[in-house]
Amino acid sequence: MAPGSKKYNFKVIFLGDAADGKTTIAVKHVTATFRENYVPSLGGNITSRDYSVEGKGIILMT
Ligand SMILES: Nc1nc2c(ncn2[C@@H]2O[C@H](COP(=O)(O)OP(=O)(O)OP(=O)(O)O)[C@@H](O)[C@H]2O)c(=O)[nH]1
Ligand SMILES: [Mg+2]
Repeated sequence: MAPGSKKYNFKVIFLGDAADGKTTIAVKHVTATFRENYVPSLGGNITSRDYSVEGKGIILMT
């Protein structure tokens, strides 16, 4: 692996009651859109977004 090419991987988990906005904030983070309809998540959702901070790769999973 080339120097400086290391990717840092962060995972954020949202826990809470039904319909309190967990999926909405995760979708907003990835797509920058607000989801108005409520579709209950069965089990869980995984989203992922790649960043570059000071030349370093960051992967943030929610
Ligand atoms: N007004 C308003 N509505 C919100 C906000 N965040 C989420 N909602 C609405 O709340 C409803 C439920 O949001 P979800 O994100 O699907 O809820 P959830 O926590 O993932 O629910 P489960 O998957 O059942 O656990 C949706 O209709 C969203 O549009 C907010 O900040 N403001
Ligand atoms: Mg959900």
